[in-house]
Amino acid sequence: MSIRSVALQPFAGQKPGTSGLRKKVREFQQPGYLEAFVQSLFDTQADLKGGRLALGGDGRYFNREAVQIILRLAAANGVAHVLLGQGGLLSTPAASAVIRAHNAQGGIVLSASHNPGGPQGDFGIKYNIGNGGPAPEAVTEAIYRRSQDIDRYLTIDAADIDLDRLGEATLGGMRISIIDPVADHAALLQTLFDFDAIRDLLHSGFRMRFDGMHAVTGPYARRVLVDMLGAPESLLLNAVPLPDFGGGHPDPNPAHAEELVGLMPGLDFGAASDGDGDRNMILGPGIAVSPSDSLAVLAANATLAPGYAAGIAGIARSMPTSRAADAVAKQLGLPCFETPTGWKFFGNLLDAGRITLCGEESYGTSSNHVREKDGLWAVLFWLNLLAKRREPVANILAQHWRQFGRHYYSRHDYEAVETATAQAAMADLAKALPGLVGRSIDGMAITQADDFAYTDPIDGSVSKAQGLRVICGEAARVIARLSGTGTEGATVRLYFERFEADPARQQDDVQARLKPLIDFAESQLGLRRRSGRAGPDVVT
Ligand code: VG1
Ligand code: CO
Repeated sequence: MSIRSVALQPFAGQKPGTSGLRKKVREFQQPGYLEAFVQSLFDTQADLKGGRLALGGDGRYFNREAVQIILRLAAANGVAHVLLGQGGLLSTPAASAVIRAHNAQGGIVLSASHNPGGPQGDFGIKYNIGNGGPAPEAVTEAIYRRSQDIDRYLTIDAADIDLDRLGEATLGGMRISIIDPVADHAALLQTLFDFDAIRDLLHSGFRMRFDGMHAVTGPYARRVLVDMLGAPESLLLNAVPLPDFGGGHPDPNPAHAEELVGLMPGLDFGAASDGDGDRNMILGPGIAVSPSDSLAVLAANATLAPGYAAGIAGIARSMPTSRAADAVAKQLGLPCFETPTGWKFFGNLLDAGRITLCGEESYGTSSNHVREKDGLWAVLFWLNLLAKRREPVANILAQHWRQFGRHYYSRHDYEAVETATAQAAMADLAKALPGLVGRSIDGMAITQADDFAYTDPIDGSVSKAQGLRVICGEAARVIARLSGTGTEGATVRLYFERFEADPARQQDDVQARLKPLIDFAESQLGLRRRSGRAGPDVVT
């Protein structure tokens, strides 16, 4: 094998955000762009030399081309063995499972997750470390720093390999195992849940649909729900991965999964997953389960699933996620951690055994079985719970709220706002924070107003500027932060939470109950006024 060194100019802005490097496809298609980032990865992650690497993506446009490029760079950089998902596919949770099951030193997942795909859409690349989880900030920073002064990449001259044939291959002396992308993950899920009970439920006249949104989860759902659990094929919607996700937006929330939402009145349960299979949406007839509530309900019912029958060690949630999980942790006498947005912040807590379950308001929930959020895991957990309790989803929520109180919750996104406008809005709130304590919103006194900073309890690393928060004791919170996954302008996310202990007031309209908090946010940030929009672009 002869290694070729190709001269390169650094590209600006190869800085991973909340979850990997995401850019427009056309940016990734510039000659040398993907190579520069991947070479920066190999230059900084020394354990990959002579090591094992998992590789796959969500099947979006440019996935297959990127796999071939990365394989050549991996061979030139001395990677010994690549575990490649057949067809170049691996969902994010499956990649995590593969890294862990095969003791790989790391993994590359090609995905921009819920961002739209296709030639005009987005592409992305994420690096996961040996624990199976997203690279922590120290690693992504090192890669970014290297990308700024990189002057060459290493590759080999070799023909493309056949991505679709299962089995062994070699490329310039590097071993490639083309693996079933589903097998490791499905086998792991089977150890956690009561498949017999779920099978009985699915054969009891239970009406369910799973929406793969033409993204990567289709084949995973087919294997587990249809092949292993015997559900009819008709349970699956949009289960074939397509490079442009069928023109849709593979973001599982009620705003983007219209087809499934439309079917819900006639179903007992609906679920969907996102582009790379790490998010989940849970629906019952007449109810969309807020992801924050979902984490709390799973934590409260964890012992119903065999994998968690002995109880859980603790719970963690991202800062903007509602405090519903905290209420459960308190009653169960468990530790509860509040981390910045992004799954990478859960890794140390999971590795240290301090938590078993964790979740984010952005439709992400998972456990210590992998180091990523896991869409199908959440769906199976809910099915396990429903199989044991045999109650409608809405009743399970109502009962949960009676026991723990309800945290009314909503997120409002102003997408692709002009960057200067978004920054000015955030700056105004930041400036106002010190003067807010002591004032009140709808009779609720503001007790704390700050910019969230996090000190990792395991390694002591500090992450600052993680979101502006206005807190009214236990009663309410308003949070504002800028998205770190967008590829156009700036997206401002506003998060609203309001606690209600009185069961007689737990079935109100969510937006109506949050209105004073929403009005407060507008008075401080002026997003409608500044952007000239009538309201947020997406409400979840
Ligand atoms: C968003 C979510 C965050 C999630 C991240 C990646 O980030 O808010 O909770 O971890 O997406 O999810 P941001 O910075 O845009 O708010 V995924 O499924 O798109 O990898
Ligand atoms: Co995702």
